[in-house]
Amino acid sequence: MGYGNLRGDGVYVIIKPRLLSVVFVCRKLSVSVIAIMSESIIQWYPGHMARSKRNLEADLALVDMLIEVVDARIPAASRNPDLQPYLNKKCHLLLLNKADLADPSSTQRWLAYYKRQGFVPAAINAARKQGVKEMLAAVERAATPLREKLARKNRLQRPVRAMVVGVPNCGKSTVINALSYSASAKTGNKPGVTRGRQWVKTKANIELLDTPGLLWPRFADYDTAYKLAVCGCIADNVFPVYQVACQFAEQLLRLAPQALLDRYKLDELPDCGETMLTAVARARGLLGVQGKVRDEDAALLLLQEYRAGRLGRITLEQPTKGEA
Ligand SMILES: Nc1nc2c(ncn2[C@@H]2O[C@H](COP(=O)(O)OP(=O)(O)O)[C@@H](O)[C@H]2O)c(=O)[nH]1
Ligand SMILES: [Mg+2]
Repeated sequence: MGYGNLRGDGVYVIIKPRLLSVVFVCRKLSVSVIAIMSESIIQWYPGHMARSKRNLEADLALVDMLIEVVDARIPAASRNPDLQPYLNKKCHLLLLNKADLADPSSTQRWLAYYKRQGFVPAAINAARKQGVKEMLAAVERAATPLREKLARKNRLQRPVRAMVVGVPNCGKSTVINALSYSASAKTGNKPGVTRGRQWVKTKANIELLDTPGLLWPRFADYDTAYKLAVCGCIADNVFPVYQVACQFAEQLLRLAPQALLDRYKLDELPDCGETMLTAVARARGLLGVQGKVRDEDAALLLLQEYRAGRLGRITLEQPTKGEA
């Protein structure tokens, strides 16, 4: 592991040669840190992005319909604009998955927003198979134009062929399982566990490619990268966990102060993200030698608890003002 020290900013850059990841140990977010962070994540991706793009393009040629899965807590940040050119050519269904972890009224706003944009959206909890009926109905709605086209051409009705696409960890495999008769797709809570491919019959009148199409997360800006990191769509070893958790703690202090007070049994709210992480460390006994608080461990713990829904149902972004 190599170390570089950008003393001017008080920023320490630790480079792990194999992963090309950069970890920052810094006290405050600064523009340069943000720039370097986005760059470090982007640097890490090209190989994977190129491979998944090639696989995706080959698979896209086989299907009539795209079932795009996004994380209901970040329904915009977890979309990938690279998919846009294909959306006009295929039937398209937009699934807001993990709706059990998102704020219900925000999810309603997002559904309305996407409907107004001409999409066929549905909110589901694929892990609990909740919303499957709505999902099947939405699949049918999304497939209708193609069925009508086939009927007009007097072509033999054949099953509509679909594939599930989405960024890592949004629940693609779980959605495939929820649509299929038996558990066929592997699921995991780490980005990128899925390999191999075949067609599966589904409860909907469609055939599904059992391998989901991996859309690489798009870091259009720091804010998008930040949200994807918080929700677990980027592996924890490729972004500065402490720094992201600090910002997240700050956001939670605004979005869900009561949840923080209750979950970590605090008497009063800390005044910033850093002190919030210290409070989490103390609440959970994350203490090192000589009682020193282990802020880095608290950072990971806070993110993990949010991802698992332990802090309640919190959506991290809302539709753009005026359009919502
Ligand atoms: N709470 C919740 N967890 C989910 C849901 N769908 C998937 N998960 C979990 O999210 C993690 C990633 O799911 P997976 O299907 O492997 O994602 P993929 O990488 O997109 O294929 C797993 O731990 C799933 O159990 C959901 O609707 N709600
Ligand atoms: Mg998967």
